Amino acid sequence: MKTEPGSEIVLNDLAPTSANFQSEFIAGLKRHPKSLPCKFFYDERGSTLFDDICELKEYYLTRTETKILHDNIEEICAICGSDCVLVELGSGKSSKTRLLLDHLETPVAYVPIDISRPHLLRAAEAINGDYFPLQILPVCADYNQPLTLPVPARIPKRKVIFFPGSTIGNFEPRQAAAFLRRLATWCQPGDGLLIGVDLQKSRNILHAAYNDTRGVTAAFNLNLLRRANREIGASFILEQFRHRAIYDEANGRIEMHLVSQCQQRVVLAGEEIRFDEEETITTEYSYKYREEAFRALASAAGWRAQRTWIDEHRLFSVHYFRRRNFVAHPLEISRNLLQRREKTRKIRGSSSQCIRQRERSLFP
Ligand code: AVI
Repeated sequence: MKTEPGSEIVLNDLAPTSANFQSEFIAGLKRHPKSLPCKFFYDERGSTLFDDICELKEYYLTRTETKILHDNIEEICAICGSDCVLVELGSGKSSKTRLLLDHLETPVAYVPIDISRPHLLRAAEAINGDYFPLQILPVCADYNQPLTLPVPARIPKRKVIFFPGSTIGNFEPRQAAAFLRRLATWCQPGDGLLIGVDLQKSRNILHAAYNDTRGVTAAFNLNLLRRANREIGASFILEQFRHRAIYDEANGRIEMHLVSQCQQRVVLAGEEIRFDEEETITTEYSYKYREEAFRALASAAGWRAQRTWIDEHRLFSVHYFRRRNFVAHPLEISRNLLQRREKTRKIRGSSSQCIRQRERSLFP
């Protein structure tokens, strides 16, 4: 891999295919009630619309998190320590990363992971130009799927996973715990997780943030249907659906929906999907946490809380966790078990080939 400014960046391309998109999209519309995974928002247009959302005056999340990072950058980078590899999930434009890269002591490499290839490449190239000789190892992938992280040329002292923007709020709490546990399995004890989490607050602030007056969030939501028309030849008439975002206080989450304006049928990939008037497709949950509830969730998933930073209006939180010595992940338990068995077999002098085969099938 070349890392000279302006040189070509080698992409680790594990992007989902349009066949994945088609099958998951159709499966979601056959569910009762209908729902689609929010990762499908981020095609090129969707990623650009999301960048626009981040600039909206009503969408306090991005600027509040950026301010927290900015105001506490020395302390944050001191906790991350020198010579780390910075792995960013959902890196987008990588704008918050620049704050970190400007202050981290001799970082070894930056590994941005994003599902939108053009966005990822543009950001990786810009950072490559500005932070030479930092090694940039972009991965285009759905980070919910198994993936192997690229290995930097220089050995880092630790890995720090950066997961900003409160994207963890887009998982249901049980999935969030499973995902945090999975991140822990990417790490060694002592590695770090720097994560942005939106906080519970008044319904009015939340409602405004997801129902902006310029209609950018509505366009972002409706872009899912536009994408299905373009990529899999679906026949959605966009004007016959409207955006709805409501705060469900009991569950502490914003729910985004697309609401059918009339009774209608849509054809996609030879399948016909019927909609009643006012029937909805759930397109996203955005959970808002209490500070201590999030720490407890992460703690149960293998992370020890080190420090939390919160803005003066208590809108948003940024946490730094350290990976515990032991993470009770089911796969990890199987791996330990297999390793122990392998050792025993070696001692007995017998072949351990079948264990390795099984391990390969568990951890391809
Ligand atoms: C990416 N994610 C954290 C955003 C959120 O606030 O849940 C996505 C978004 N949806 C509507 N506006 C922004």
